[in-house]
Formats: sequence, structure tokens, C-alpha cells
Amino acid sequence: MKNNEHIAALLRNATGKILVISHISPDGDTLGSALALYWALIHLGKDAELYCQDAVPALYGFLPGAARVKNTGLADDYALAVAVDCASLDRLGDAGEAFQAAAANVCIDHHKSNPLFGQYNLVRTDTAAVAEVLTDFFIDEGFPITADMADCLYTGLLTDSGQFSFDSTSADTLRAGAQLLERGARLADINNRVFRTRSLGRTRLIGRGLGKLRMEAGGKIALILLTRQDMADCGADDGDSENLVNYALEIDGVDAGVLLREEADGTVKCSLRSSGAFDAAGIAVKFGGGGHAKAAGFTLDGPGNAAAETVLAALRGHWVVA
Ligand SMILES: [Mn+2]
Repeated sequence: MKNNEHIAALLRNATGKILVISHISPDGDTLGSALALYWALIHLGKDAELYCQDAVPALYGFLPGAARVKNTGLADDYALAVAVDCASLDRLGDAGEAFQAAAANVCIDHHKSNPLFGQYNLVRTDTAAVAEVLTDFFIDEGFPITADMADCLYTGLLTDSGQFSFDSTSADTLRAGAQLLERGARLADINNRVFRTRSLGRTRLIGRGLGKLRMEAGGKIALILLTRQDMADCGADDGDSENLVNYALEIDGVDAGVLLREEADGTVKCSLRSSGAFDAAGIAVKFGGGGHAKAAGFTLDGPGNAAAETVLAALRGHWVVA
């Protein structure tokens, strides 16, 4: 039996509780894809649960089923656990144990750095999003895609592909988007909600971040450090800093955009973007993180200022001639 058929059979034949897990600091792809998979399982009459260690950003609250994503009450006896969009086991956060303790587990992902940590792995690194992987999988394996599922998957596809603009966007990505439109995805509505609506906190955070922009390496590196105080002053939640790093990268002449955000637990979350001049994932992996060539992430020890120096040193060391 082919790998995909095997995973389809696992989903169809599971008889106990099924856990669907989104990664920590959830984004549109991990949430949209996990929700679509959740609905596919519910439509099969399965006892499915959605879990994410961190809260669903308000931005994605419109996704059908978003309110069902829980962050407490994990069981220890799942028949099947599925990790969605998780490049490594630690991306599951505190759900890692339940994943490993499940009678069977599956990793569904698209990150090149994924070490295939599931017992079964549906990992396609040639895709723009897990939403693309799942759209193809559902169609190929005969799982109906409802309009709600199409909205979830389209959101994942749209957000991870940079609105179908990153290098990762292929003709197949666009075909997957077309398949979802044919199944009822609300293209304009989703675009408006995700890309043309922002909270007051996010809006204030953009201003704060740009005000604190720091240029290094002769203008090749642009860095933004957000402290807990910045987040509080702006009335922003953690999801509100998503995409802020792009303002750094998009400055003319910049090859590395860096966003550092102090976390409540004292660590510092780093988002790294590359113009293509260096491999962002290569640096992220050095710090125990992961990602893609142009977009990667990792976590450092605090405080923020120390983390900033660590990242700058790693980046400076990375260019042959600065
Ligand atoms: Mn993704």
C-alpha cells in the first residue's frame, strides 16, 4: 500500500480518540490545516479533538471550528495523534508526550528540515503549505472537502504562500487554490479578514516596531526587538507581531529581517527572514529551530538585548564578506 493510502486507512479505521495538534505560536497554515483535518474526521464520525499549546490568535477566530481548539485536558490514551505543520517534535509544545504516547502517530508537514519524526509521515517539501498537502491528499484519497474545510485550507494556503507570492508557490499550489474555490472557499472574505483587517493592538505594534528598527551590517540587516513592555503598551497579543518582520526585510538593500519578541517565560522568540542571500533555516537549526530558506524561526534565552547580539553575531558570521 502506498504511504498516502496507508495514512488514509489509519484515519478511516481509527476506533478511539484522535488528537489533531497545531504547532506552538500557531499560524494560519497549522490552524487551517488542523481544522480541515478535524472536520474530515468529524464527518467520518470520529471522536476527534483539536489541540494547540498556545491560544488561537484572534485573527483566526473566524475559521470554522476555531473555538474548539483547546489548550488543556490532554488525555494519555489516544488511538491516533496527528501533528500538523510541525517541523520537529518540539513544535508540538506540551502535546509532544501525548503524540508519542498515542497508539499510532502521523506527521503531516512541508518543512525541509522535518526529520520525519512520526511513525507515519506525510511530508511534501515541494509544497507551499500543509494546506496544499492536505488538499491534494483529501482529493486523491476520496475525502469530501466541504465549504467550511475549503475555507480552512484556503486560509492556510493563502497565509503560508504569502498570498500566492513566495517562491514556494507553484502551479500545483494555484491548482490546489482553484480546487478549494470550486468547493466553496470564500476568497474575498478570507483575504479581507486575514490581510485587510488588523486589530488596534497590531496597528500600534507596527508603529512601535518600526520606531525601534535597528540597522546593522551596513544596512544588510534590519532588526526589531519587542519587549514585554512594548507588547503591553500597545495592547497587543503575541499573534499581533506576525508579519511585522516583513517590514524589516522589505527595506531596500536589506538581506536579513529579524524580529525578536520577549516571551512571558523569559525566552525570546526570533523570526528570521532572508532575501535569498543566505539560508534562514540553516541559522535557525543552529539554535534548535527550523523553517524554510527564506523564513525560519527559533527561540533563544532572554533578555531580548542579549538575544539580539546572539542573532547579529550569527548573521555577521554567516556572510563571507560583510
Ligand atoms: Mn506551514
